[in-house]
Formats: sequence, C-alpha cells, structure tokens
Amino acid sequence: MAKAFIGFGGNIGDARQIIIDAIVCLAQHIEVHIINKSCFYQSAPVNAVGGDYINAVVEIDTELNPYGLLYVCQTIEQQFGRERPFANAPRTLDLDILFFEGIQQDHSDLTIPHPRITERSFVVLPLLEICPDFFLPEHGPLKAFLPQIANQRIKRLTCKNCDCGLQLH
Ligand code: PH2
Ligand code: MG
Ligand code: MG
Repeated sequence: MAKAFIGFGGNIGDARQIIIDAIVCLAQHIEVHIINKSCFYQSAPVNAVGGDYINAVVEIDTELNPYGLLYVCQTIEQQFGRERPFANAPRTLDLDILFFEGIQQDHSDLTIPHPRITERSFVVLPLLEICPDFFLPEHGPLKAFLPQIANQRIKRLTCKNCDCGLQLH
C-alpha cells in the first residue's frame, strides 16, 4: 500500500460539485482508499486563461502502481468531459498525481512528484492544510515555499461540515 496525494482543479461549470462527484468516483475504485481531503480553494488561473479555478487536494492510500493510478485519474477526467484544445486550456476537471510514496521519476508520460508543486499556491495551501509537515524530496519542507507564492490570489472557501470558516481569520 502506498500513500499518494492527488490535486483536483477545474474552471468550467460547477467546478466544486464536479470535484465532489469526482472524489466519489475515485473512492469507488477498490484499490483506492480516501484518507483525507482538503477544503475547496478558489484561485486565479496560474499561467492559464479563463475564470477562477476551484482546487482541492486528496490524500489516498492505494494498491495501484503510479501508472494504474494515472489511468484511473485520466478515466475520471474523461467521465467529466475533459477536453484538451490547447495547453492549460480551461477544463471541467483536472486530476494530477502530486506525490506517490517511494516514487521519484521524470518520464515523458508521468513525472512524480509533480514538477510544479512548490510554485503553485493552489497546490501548496490545500496540501499543507491536510499535511502540515509535508516534506518534498529534493526540496524540503513544503511550508518553506509559502513566502514565494504569497502573491498568488487564492481563498479558502467555507464549507458546511467543518470549522474551516473559523480558521480564516
Ligand atoms: N491548473 C493548471 C494551470 N493553472 N491555475 C489554477 N488556479 N488552478 C489550476 O488547477 C491550474 C491553474 C494546469 O493544470
Ligand atoms: Mg494540472
Ligand atoms: Mg493534469
């Protein structure tokens, strides 16, 4: 069993509901066990066009290998109508494998850890929310990157079932 973190994002349609539904789809795979999920974050597009994104990060345990997990992620993207007209185009749903325990690889079809984790507040903030001491191999503690991304516009959305609204201030 390996621990992994998956980033969710989307900026077409009801992105928050799409991510909720996509997490349900992910949980239906018997080889995937949801351990934790972050709140939703609304963020300005980074190196991309279109409207604001909704982002979240999910922690899983899985019996799949990285390519098995990639196949599951791409299948879920397809189920929610993902189209790829150009690089970083607006999308209904994007699932990125951010980290996969024990794997460091730089392959053309799958790089793990995700190469841009430290540059993106829409990944760093939700990941630190569910794993405050996250340590990125070859980079160190993820929280050390917070100052460098402090200029990116992002806000955590309040949700009904947790006390995250209280932590905003
Ligand atoms: N994804 C991208 C490019 N830019 N910006 C935000 N705010 N959120 C994303 O999920 C995102 C992005 C490429 O996958
Ligand atoms: Mg992405
Ligand atoms: Mg992607």
